[in-house]
Amino acid sequence: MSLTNLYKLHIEEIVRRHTRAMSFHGFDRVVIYSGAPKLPFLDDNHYTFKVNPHFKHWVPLLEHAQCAVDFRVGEKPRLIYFQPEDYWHKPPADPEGYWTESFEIVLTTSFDDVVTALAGNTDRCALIGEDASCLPELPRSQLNPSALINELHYHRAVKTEYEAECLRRANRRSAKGHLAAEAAFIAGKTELEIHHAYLAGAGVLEAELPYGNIVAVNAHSSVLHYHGADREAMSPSEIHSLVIDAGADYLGYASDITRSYAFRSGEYQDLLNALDTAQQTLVAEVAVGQSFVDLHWRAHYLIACILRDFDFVMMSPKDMVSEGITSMFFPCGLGHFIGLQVHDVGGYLMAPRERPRLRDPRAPYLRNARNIEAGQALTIEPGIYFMDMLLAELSRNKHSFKVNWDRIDAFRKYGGVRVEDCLLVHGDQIENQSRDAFSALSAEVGGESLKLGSLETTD
Ligand SMILES: [Mn+2]
Repeated sequence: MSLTNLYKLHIEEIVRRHTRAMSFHGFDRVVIYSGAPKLPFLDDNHYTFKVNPHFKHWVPLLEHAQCAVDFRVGEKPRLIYFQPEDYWHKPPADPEGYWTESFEIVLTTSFDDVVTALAGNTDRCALIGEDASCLPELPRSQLNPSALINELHYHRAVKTEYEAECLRRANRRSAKGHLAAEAAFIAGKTELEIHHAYLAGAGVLEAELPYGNIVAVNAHSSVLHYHGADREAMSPSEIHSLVIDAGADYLGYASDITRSYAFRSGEYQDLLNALDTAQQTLVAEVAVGQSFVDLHWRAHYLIACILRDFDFVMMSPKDMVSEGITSMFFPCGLGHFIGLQVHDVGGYLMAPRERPRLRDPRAPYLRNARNIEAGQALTIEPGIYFMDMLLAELSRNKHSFKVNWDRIDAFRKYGGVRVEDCLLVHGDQIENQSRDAFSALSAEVGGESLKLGSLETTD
C-alpha cells in the first residue's frame, strides 16, 4: 500500500486514540503546538529545531515551527500552518502532499494570526506543547495534562502500518550510511572521516540525524555514548575495532542501528561473532506476550556464557548474572521502544487505568518494562564493554579472583562490541527492519544498482 493510503488509516487511528483519551480525561479539544526555534545565549543563530513529537505524530512536518494541530472531538482536525514572510530563511513551502486532505488548513503569515486562529473556547481544551504562547487564555492546569499525555504515550508504543513503513525506510536510509562507514573504516579512515562517509552514504545532513552518531574506534567504544571524533590518521597496525551506532530519520521516524567491525581477523572478530549470535538468539526469542525485563535478563545469561567461553570470568553463567558480574560488562539496558523519538516513550507506563510498572532495581537503565505486543517497534542491543571504571569496581568485588585479568587487559584496546537492530513486532512474526535493510542493499549491490545517498521518494 502506498504511504498515501497508509497515512489515511494512520490519521484515523490517531483521531480514535485522541478521542478515547480526551473523553476519559475530560477534554473535548486538544491543541498541539509544534514549538519555536531557540537561541543560544547571546547568539543570533538558532539551535537545530526539533519539533514537538506529538505534532509530528499527526502530520509529517519536521521543520515547521509555530504551527498547531487543533482537534475537536467529532470534527475534522485543523492545521494552523505558519508561513512567515521571511527573506533570511527558507520559509515553509505551501502545504503539499498526501497529508493535506486530512486537515482543514489555515494559512497564517504572523504568529498573531496563529493565536487568532486558535482563539476560542478553552473550557475543556488541553494544550500539548512547550509553552502556551499560541493559546494565552488557557488555564495553566490544562497545559500538558499528565494523565492525558501518559495515555497517549502508552498507546504510541503500538505503531500504525504507516509508521511501520516510515521506520522501515528509516532503516534503509541508515543501512546505506553503515555500508559507506564500514568501507571507510576498512580503508583506515579516521573517526571523523567515517562519520562523514556515513552521512554521505545515508544522504543526510548531520542536523537530520535522530541522534548524534557514535563512531568509536578502538577503546573509544568502551564509552557507551562516545561523541568525539578523532581526526588524526593512525597506521593500520594501531587500528583494531569500530563500533558505530548511527540512525536515520524518515518523515519524523527514527532508526537506531549499531554495527561492530574488526580491522583484522582474530580474537575481536571471534568475540563479535559470538555477540552477534547471541543478539540473533535474543531477536528470535522476541514474541508477543513476553516480558521485556525477562528478555533483558536472558541477554545477561547469554553474555555470561560468552564471558565464560572466552575465559574472561571463571564462574557459572548463572552465578555471573546473580552476582552482578555481567552488569560490569553490560551495564545498560537490552533495548528500547523506537519511533517518533529514538528512545520512544512509554516503556514504563501503565496501561491506562492500571497500576504503574516498577523498575527492576537491578536494571536501572532498562528503558522498557512492558510486555511485548503486536505493533511495537523496539531495539535489541546487547553488548560487552571493557570499561576502566567498571573493571576497577570488578577488581574490588569478592569474585575478582575468578576474573582472568590478563585476558581482560588484552581486550581493553578494543573498547567493546555491540550489535543493535530495530524490530517491528507482528502478531505471528518479528520483522527485523535493520537486517532486512542490509539484505535488500546487498541484493542491490549484486545487481550494481546501489546508489549511496540516493533519496527515496515519499511514496
Ligand atoms: Mn539504541
